[in-house]
Amino acid sequence: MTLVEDGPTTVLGTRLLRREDPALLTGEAKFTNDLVVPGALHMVVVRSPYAHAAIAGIDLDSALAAPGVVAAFTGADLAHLWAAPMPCAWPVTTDMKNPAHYPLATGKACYVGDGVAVVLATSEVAARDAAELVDVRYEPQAAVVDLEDALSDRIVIHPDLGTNKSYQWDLKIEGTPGQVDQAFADAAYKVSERYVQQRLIPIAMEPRAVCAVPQPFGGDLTLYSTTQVPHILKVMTAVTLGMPEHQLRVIAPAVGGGFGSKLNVYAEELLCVALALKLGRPVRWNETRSENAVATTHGRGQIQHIELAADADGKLTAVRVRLLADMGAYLQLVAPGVPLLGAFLYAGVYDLPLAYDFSCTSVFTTLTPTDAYRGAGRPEATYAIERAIDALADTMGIDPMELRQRNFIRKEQFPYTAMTGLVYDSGDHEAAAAKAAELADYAGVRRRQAGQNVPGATKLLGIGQASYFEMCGLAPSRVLASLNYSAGGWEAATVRVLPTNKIQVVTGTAPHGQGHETSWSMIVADKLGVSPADVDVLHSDTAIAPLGLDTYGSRSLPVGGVAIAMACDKVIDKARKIAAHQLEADEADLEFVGGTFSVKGSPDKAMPLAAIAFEAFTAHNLPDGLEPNLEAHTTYDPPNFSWPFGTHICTVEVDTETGQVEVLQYVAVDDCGVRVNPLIVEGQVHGGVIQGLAQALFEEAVHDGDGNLKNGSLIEYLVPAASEVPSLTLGHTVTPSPTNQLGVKGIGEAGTIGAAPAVINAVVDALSHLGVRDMPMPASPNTVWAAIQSAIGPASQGASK
Ligand code: MCN
Repeated sequence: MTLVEDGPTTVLGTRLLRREDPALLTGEAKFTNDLVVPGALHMVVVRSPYAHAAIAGIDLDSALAAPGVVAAFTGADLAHLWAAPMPCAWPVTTDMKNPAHYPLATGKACYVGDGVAVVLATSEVAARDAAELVDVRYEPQAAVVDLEDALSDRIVIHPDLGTNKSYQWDLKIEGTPGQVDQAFADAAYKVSERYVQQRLIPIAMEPRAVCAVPQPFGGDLTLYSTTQVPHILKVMTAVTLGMPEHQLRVIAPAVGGGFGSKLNVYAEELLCVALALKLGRPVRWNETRSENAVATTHGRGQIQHIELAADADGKLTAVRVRLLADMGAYLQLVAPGVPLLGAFLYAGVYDLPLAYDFSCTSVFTTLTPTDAYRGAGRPEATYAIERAIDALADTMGIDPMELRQRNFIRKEQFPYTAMTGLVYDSGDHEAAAAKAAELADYAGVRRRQAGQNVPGATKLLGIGQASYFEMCGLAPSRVLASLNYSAGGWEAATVRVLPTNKIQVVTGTAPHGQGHETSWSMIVADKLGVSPADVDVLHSDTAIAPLGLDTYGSRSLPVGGVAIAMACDKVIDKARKIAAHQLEADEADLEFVGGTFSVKGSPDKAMPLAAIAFEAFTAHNLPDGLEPNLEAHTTYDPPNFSWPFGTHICTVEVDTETGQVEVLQYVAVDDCGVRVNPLIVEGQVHGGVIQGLAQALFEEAVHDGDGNLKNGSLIEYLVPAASEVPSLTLGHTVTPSPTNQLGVKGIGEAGTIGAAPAVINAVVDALSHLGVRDMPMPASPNTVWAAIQSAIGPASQGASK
């Protein structure tokens, strides 16, 4: 064990270096595309270059005649292989419109990148060359790119549905009928804001890759995929292909990030499995980076209308939200539920009475399907409320931090039953905000700002805050059921003490960058009194870890990690029975400290876990009726979500002549309850903040009016490099969750949630004295410059007020 700073005496809470990293840094880790599979055919998908086009015919002859080509198919050729359309597991309303979606399009293509045919060859190069020879006759139709245009049904994308509207989902909560309207009628202050959550491309470092390997006898098949959800993928593949689930094994080898984009069941996974079974040969597919930009789901894509009503003191009295959400061309696995995950958070961290009105309408466009992307609904909600709070403060003429203080849910109100009925487990927003304000020197920046943002100044200082609550640790199953989610929210764990006192942990979580092997070994080490190095963590292979619901929604620690702790407790209970039997003591008289049972008051009468493990293995002298071996299994379905929270404060300098935004300082104070490994937590916050900051300043999937993606490569799509982002100042508070034995809450998405509103609030703050009230994302130099020009008016072009 390597500790890099003084820490507590237990393993839990120490900055243990990630055991995953040496293999990743040296190239030893094997990703799906690294697998050597003799005899594999390489599949290439022929994709529509049109956003909306009828497919008049497909000629495969030239492709079939090309060197190395073994087979080629159209959607019609393969139609008989699908037992069901591609899955959407979140039918949020009973009348939700869901167009039949198959791995290859048949009648028409509905987005640039929609697969229309496949070519299989003995090498990837041969397959790519031959795919160029597939002659598809398209009859282009007008694209639908704009959400409000889609809603108008001017052009209906799926004629059998008769509309582009997929669903409308409402959440209206009022103490008395008409309370929301009344609150707005009575309000001393109101704001009504419109924000756009631009489409984002998730850009995991490893694009997708799939390899399906059939067994020559018996019909079994192993599917390797770079997925976050091997267990969900297994169930859904079996359902979609109508194949016996027990004959399918899914393995996620090393996975190079996902950020939600690998929380899906993709056409290419189903195609590889179906074609491997059909052809009796391994079939593999490897996504190129530019293919990834159109064929892998996008994130965000919402237009938000938010209205706040407040009394004369600025206390919120009602919140009304209208969302328009872009589903893209089809409904992917959990896409319809993404806006719902935010629906409960549009009142943010504030004490709102029963006066809340939320409605979401989702529409189809002729663009790449959207789905979960880091935070999934919760960053969008937090952005809207935190931007609107700043707008309200501006209207009232008070400091936004002061307005937040007046509205925070107070520490003593926890556990807090929100107007939505959900219970926030624990929190202390005032403490997090105070700590962030101190680290950011909020008062000092305000003083500097008064001296700097004077008439004629071209470098303007701004400071912005965002305080957030996150609903994560996706579970409990019953609550997910009430939202019509098709799966549960439990997680499974097995803890096995081997005869030599080395430990095997089998987890249903599927890490793809989060360091679960390190974290889970620490939980076990802490519980069982062993070294983390003696704990092996097995995951992401459905033959080895048959039960699980995988990794997304920052659920792995508060659900999966807690399940491991509970399985350890069961192991200790069993070990206690063996120790009591062998020490001829009463179980109640034994204490378990540092991996050894001893009789209270008689420390000489002791038995270490190592000895018990061997006794459990030989089974020579166990209590009557006790099964041999020392292992336990738990399936844990938590009683509540976990509710991490925090305050982020960003300080920027805006150049009014170039529109350039420079982030001078970024402070993130996050509270994820008890921290298993602060080093990993900080890494998660770093990654999350930079992703949110990138939405605020750099990233956007830009489409032209014909639905073509204009920036589908990393030259044009601005994922920031380390040199383009500030170093972060991190702080934390620790408010344990009372709903699980470790006191933990998730952290995987929190950074992303706080960052975008903190950055944009800072940019608007810098420019507010010029009359700038809002700033579209990304706040690129062009956008910022244009906003300044439009605020100061043509008469003052080039000068600040
Ligand atoms: N942790 C901790 N103490 C806490 C909370 C978390 O030590 N109180 C540690 C956990 O033990 C775990 C890690 O932090 O090692 C993240 O835990 P958790 O918050 O439970 O999140 P998940 O493991 O479920 O990860 C999912 C989350 C999501 S939803 C996205 S999106 C995301 C993210 O994680 N995608 C990522 N982080 C990512 N990190 C990388 N490198 N790549 C991605 O694709």
